[in-house]
Amino acid sequence: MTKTIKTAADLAINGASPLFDQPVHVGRPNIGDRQHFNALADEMFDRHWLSNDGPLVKRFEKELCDFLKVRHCIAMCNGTIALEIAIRALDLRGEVIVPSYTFIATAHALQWQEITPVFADIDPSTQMLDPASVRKMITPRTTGILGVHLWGRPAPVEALQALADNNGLKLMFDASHGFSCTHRGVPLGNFGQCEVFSFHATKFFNTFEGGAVVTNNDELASKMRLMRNFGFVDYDKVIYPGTNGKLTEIAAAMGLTNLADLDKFVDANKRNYSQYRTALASVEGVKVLEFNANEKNNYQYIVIEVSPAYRTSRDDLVKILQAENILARKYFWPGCHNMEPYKSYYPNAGMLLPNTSMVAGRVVVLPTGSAIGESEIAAITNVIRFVATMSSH
Ligand code: T4K
Repeated sequence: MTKTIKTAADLAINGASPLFDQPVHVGRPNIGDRQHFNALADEMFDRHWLSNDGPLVKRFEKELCDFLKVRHCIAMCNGTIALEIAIRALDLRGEVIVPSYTFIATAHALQWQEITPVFADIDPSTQMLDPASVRKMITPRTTGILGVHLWGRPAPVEALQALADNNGLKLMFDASHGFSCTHRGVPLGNFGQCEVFSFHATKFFNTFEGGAVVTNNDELASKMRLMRNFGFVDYDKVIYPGTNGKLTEIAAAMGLTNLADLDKFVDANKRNYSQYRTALASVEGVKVLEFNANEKNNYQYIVIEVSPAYRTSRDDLVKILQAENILARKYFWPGCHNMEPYKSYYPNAGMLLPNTSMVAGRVVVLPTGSAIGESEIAAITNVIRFVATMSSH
C-alpha cells in the first residue's frame, strides 16, 4: 500500500495508482500447516495409492463424521457432483424448490438431471429462503425442497421441515458455506435428509476441490457410496447406475491438514469480521451482515448491503474497489433466475422474487480469510468510508 486517499483524484478510478500493488481477493484459500500436508503426501506416495476410496479418504470421512456428529460422510470430488448425487439418491424429480439467491451450481445440479428448479423468494432480513414463498411454489409436480445455508448462516430448517412433512416432500440442504457452523447448537450437516458441503479452494475449509454429502440415513448413505463409484459393489459387479464422484487421496490429505488448523482459520475470520463491523458501523447506507454470536460460526463471508442511503451505487462502489485492486464480489448477482438457461425458460420468474432482486442488487462480499490482516482491512474500509463522504457532498 503506497497511497492515502484524501480527495477523489487519489482514487485509481480517476487515474491514480491503485491502493494495492497486488490484488486482494475474496476467496483467498485458507491453507493449513505445510509440514503436516507434506507428511501425508509422502505417506501417500510411499503407499502408491492415489484415489479410489484410499486410506486418507477413509480417515478424512471418519474425522468429518466425528467433527460434524453425523453417521455417514461420503466424500466427493466437488460440491456440485455431491449435490447431483444427493439429488439423484433422494429420487427427486419433476420440480424442486430452491432459492434463486445462491451460487448457480445449486440450480444447475437439478437442471442437469432434467429436474425443474422452481425459484422461491428470500426473507430480506436473513437472505434465506422464505417459507411463505416456498409454500406458494408447491405444485402437484413438486418432490422436494433444496434449502441453502447461505454465508454459513442456517436456513429456516424447522419451518422448511414442517412444509416438507405437511406436503410429502423431501428436504435437503446445500451447506456449501456452512462447514463448522451450528444451528441451535447442532452442527449443520444434521438437517433434512442429507446435506452437501463444498470443499472448494475458496471455502472456509478446502481440499483444493472437493465436497461431501453427510447424512444420518443408512440406506441413503449406501446408495450414494455406490453412485460415487459407478455403482460397483465388487470388482466385476455393478448394481446401480453411477458416476465418478471420488475424492483423491491428495485432496483428502489437504482436508486432514486443514481440519487440524480450523481454529486458526476461525480466529482470523472472526478478527476480520469484528474489524469490518467496527470500521463500517457509522457508514450510512452500509450494513454488515451479522453472525449469531450464540452459535458456532466460520465467519467466512463478510457480506455488506449497500442501500440507497449510501448514495454511490453498489455497482460503482464495486468498480471503485476493484480499481484499487480490492477484488470484492457481487455474489450472487443477478440471481439464478436471471442466468441461462433459466432466464429464457422462465422470463417472468423475477415478478415473484422481489426480495431476491433487491438483495442481489445491494450485496458486496469483501475480502477476508487468513491471507489478509488488519492493515489491509483498514485500507479497504477507509475506501468505503471515503466514498460515502465524497458522494454526500
Ligand atoms: N453451492 C453453493 C452455495 C456454492 O457457493 C458453491 C460454490 C457450490 C454449491 C458448488 O461447489 P463446488 O462444486 O465449487 O465445490 C467460486 C467457487 O469456484 C465456487 O466453488 C463457490 N461456490 C463460489 C461462491 O465462488 P467463482 O466463479 O466466483 O470463482 P473465481 O474463480 O472467480 O474465484 C473466486 C475468488 O477466489 C477470486 O477472487 C480469486 C480467488 N481465488 C480462487 C482460487 C480458486 C484464490 O485467491 N485462489 C484460488 O485458488 O466461484
